[in-house]
Amino acid sequence: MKIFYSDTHRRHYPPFEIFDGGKRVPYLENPDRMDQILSALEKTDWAELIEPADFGLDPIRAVHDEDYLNFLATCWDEWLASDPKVAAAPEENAFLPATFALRRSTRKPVTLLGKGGYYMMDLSACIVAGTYPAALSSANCALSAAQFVAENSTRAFALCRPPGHHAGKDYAGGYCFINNASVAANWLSSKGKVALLDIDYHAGNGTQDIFYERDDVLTISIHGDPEFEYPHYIGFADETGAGAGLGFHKNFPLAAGTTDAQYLSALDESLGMIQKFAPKFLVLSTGMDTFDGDPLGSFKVSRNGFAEIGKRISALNLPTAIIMEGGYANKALGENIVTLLEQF
Ligand code: SP5
Ligand code: ZN
Repeated sequence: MKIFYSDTHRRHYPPFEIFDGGKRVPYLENPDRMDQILSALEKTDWAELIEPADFGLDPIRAVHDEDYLNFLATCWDEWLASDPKVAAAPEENAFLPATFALRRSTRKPVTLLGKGGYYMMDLSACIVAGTYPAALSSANCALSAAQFVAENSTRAFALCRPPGHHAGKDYAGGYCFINNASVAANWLSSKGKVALLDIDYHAGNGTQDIFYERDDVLTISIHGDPEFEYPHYIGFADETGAGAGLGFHKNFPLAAGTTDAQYLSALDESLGMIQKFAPKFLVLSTGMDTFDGDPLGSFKVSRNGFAEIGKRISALNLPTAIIMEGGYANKALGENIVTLLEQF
């Protein structure tokens, strides 16, 4: 299987993030995640690593707002220039806002801290010097996988970092800056109908927002119920699309403690919807934070569970771009991904 991967992600390694209650903790979405996956892939005889191609900004601009992308591109340099204390110790710093816009006005802010509060939904998508190049190369991995899948009618894995599914048209959040899976799905949508299935533990709010009014991309997310889980404000069962997109979005909010059997029953319902939609392509937002023991999750999906999940999705028999999202139980992450991919 072709694995699209670039080392550029290493340039994005913020020194901290802010947890609930303002607690400063080491950045959980770290390069070690990729190292664990790479070393597990190396032990297989089927993984073929390839550098992504550069698709330029056009396919990213087709999903994300221009001013938002400019904010991502210029944020760090502006932050560095704004404060001598940051410039004196850039490695110990990251850009985050402390005042949020709540989108109470359509007026776009001009100050950097204003833009931060406008374009960021939380305190976990920290921006450092290498964030923008890393996010671009992550999107290029997803696009490269999409192109390979379309041209060869097969499956491919985009080993993306940073992840993408929390990023909306004009906002970052949840470790995500550019919505890799959405950029890939939108690129594929010019060639035929696309289903985007999100199996990350967290609701794919960015993806939901991006395709909410579209009927050519069916989006489905299976996740921890926002009644108790991040992202708290979106991902509920009654959100099913709007306008032309009504009926083309589906959320499966599941309870804490969800077992393999309970998970697979939601998955089967998703797969039924996808079959009925009859897409030409499948994009799979692949988070492994549903794993029993993930530090951010509350589900109890087992390694055997991942094998069964992979087997059932693979049985759709669709050209599939598998896009890496979350998963923070680093020690188990490599084997978990390999277990899932082996089914394809
Ligand atoms: C891509 C992805 O999986 N992003 C996840 C972002 C989740 N951020 C919310 C962090 C909430 C931290 N709660 C701490 C609970 C520790 N047990
Ligand atoms: Zn997640």
